[in-house]
Amino acid sequence: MNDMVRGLFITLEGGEGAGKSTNLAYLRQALESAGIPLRLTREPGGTPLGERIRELLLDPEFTGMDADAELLLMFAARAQHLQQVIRPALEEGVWVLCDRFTDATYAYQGGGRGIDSGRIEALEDWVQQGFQPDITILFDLSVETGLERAGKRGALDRFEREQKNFFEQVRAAYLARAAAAPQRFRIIDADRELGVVQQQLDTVIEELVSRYRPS
Ligand code: T5A
Repeated sequence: MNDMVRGLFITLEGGEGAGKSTNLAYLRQALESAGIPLRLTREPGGTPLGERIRELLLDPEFTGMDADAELLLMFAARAQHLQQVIRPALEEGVWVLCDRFTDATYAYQGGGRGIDSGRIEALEDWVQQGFQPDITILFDLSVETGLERAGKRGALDRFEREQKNFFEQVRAAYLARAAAAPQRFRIIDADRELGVVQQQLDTVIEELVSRYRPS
C-alpha cells in the first residue's frame, strides 16, 4: 500500500499587478526553509503545451478572441497541466504552489467576460473531476493600484488592455468566490506596502507549515 502523504495544492489568485509573482518567491523561501518539497508552476502554462497556449492567450494580436475559445483554451492548458505536472507532484508528496488556477477562470471568463458560471462548472467537472486546491491565497487590491503596478512593467498583454469595468467584475467575482468558500480562501490586503503584505502572508505560512507531515 502506498503510505505517501499527498502534497498540498496551494493556488495564488488576484487581479492584475496584485503581487502574486513577487510573493510566490517569498512563500517559496519560507516553505523550503521549513523542509517542504515544493513545485512552483503557473496557469495558463506550466507545461510545454500549456506555455504555447499561454502565448496565444496573452498575445494582443488576438484581441477580440471569442470568449468561448478563450475559456476552452484555459481548460485545454489546465487538462495538460493536471495530468503532466500537478497530480504527479502531489502524489509524490510534493507541494504544488500554482500562480492562478480555476478561480481565475471564474473571475476572468465568468466575471470579466460574462460567461455563465454553469458552463464553467461543466468544464471544471470534466477536466478536474472534483479536484480542488487545498488553500487559495487571494491577493485583493483596488483595480487602480493593480493596473498602475502592472503598467510599470512595460508592454501590456491582451488581458491587461481591457477596460477598468472588466477588472472591477474580475475583482467582484474573486471576492464572491472567497465568500462562498471561506475554509479554502485566505484573503490578503494587497493594496498595502510589500512589508505589510508579507506580514499577512506570515500568518498563512505558519498555518501551512503546521500542516506539513513528512512521509
Ligand atoms: N487568466 C488566467 C484568465 O483569464 N483565466 C484563467 O483561467 C487564468 C489561469 C495571465 C493572464 O491570464 C488570465 C489572467 C491574467 O491576465 P498572469 O501572468 O498570472 O496571468 O497575470 P498577471 O496578473 O498579469 O500576473 P503578473 O505576474 O503579471 O502580476 P502579479 O504576479 O500579480 O504581480 P507582480 O508580483 O508581478 O507585481 C507587479 C508589480 O508590482 C510590484 C512588483 O514589484 C511589480 O513591479 N509590487 C508592489 N509594489 C508596491 N507594493 C506592493 N505590495 C507590491 N507588490 C508587488
